[in-house]
Amino acid sequence: MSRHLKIAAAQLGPLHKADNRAVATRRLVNLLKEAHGMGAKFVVFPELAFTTFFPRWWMEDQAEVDRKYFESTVPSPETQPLFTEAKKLGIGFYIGYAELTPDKHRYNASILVGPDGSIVGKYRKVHLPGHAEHKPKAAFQHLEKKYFEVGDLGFKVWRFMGTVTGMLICNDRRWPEAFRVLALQGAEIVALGFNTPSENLHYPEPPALRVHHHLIMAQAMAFQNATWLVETAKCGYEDGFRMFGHSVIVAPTGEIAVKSQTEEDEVILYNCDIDLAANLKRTMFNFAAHRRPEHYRLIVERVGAEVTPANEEKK
Ligand code: CDT
Repeated sequence: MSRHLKIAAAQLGPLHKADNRAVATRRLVNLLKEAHGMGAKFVVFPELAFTTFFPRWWMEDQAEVDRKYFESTVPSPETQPLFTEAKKLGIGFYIGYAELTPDKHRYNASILVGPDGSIVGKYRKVHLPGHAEHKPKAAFQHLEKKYFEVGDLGFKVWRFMGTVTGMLICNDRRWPEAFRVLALQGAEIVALGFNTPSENLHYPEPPALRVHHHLIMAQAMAFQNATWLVETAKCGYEDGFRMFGHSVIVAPTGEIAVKSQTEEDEVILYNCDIDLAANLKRTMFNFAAHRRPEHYRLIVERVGAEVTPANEEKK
């Protein structure tokens, strides 16, 4: 008999600078209750879900940034209601937040919380997009390289609610290597929260094209790694800056099972057949039978592309 899990993506509309963690938590609890009403057992919330997407702002007072946007404990008194309600309802969840460690390291992090309220796993974002320096002429900033360190926990999976589940965060979804490392550890579900500006900071690009890339990446990553993929947005106009929605649950077939319709608080749900990919894993994507890592060495040895034509190699 196939294993099924009812998974929800609980998308958040905008959280403005003026919205504190208590406001965010109330909305998260409402989404959780709505997901529970739909039958959800596992709920995926967005990246940096307790605050506005603060890396869009250049801020110099780090103590104030820490106070307003970073969590030194999870849960904290303000965020506790989400954890209490989830435990009461017997729901497991993924949530992203800005982590401040006791020795003052800062990460863009996510946790996996079991239906019994225990924290099962933690991930710290590896692929930090954007820049570290102030761009005063830009309409907005993308300062993840200023506010966060590169995650130091690697890409891991956990036994979770009868499945094998891995976590990624936002920009990681653009890097096939991240998914493959999870798939090589048996990932059956990948949970990922995101905040993606509709406007490209670096060069002009139609917003529809950005959504197109988001969707084709999600479909390709799920299929090529034979895994369920749940991607949840924080979206809408946050303090005037738009981020797109299009939260999705993608099947291991590469098909979009369900997709959000708004750029507001919205829950989508799918009853995921966790064993759906069994045939795919035995055949086309039978890694043990078909992968050739001896030919993939450049993947780990080289970071940037270098033009190295075979006919110009030194003899
Ligand atoms: N949050 C996050 O990682 N957002 C990035 C924006 C990239 S443009 C600088 C993303 O990949 O969606």
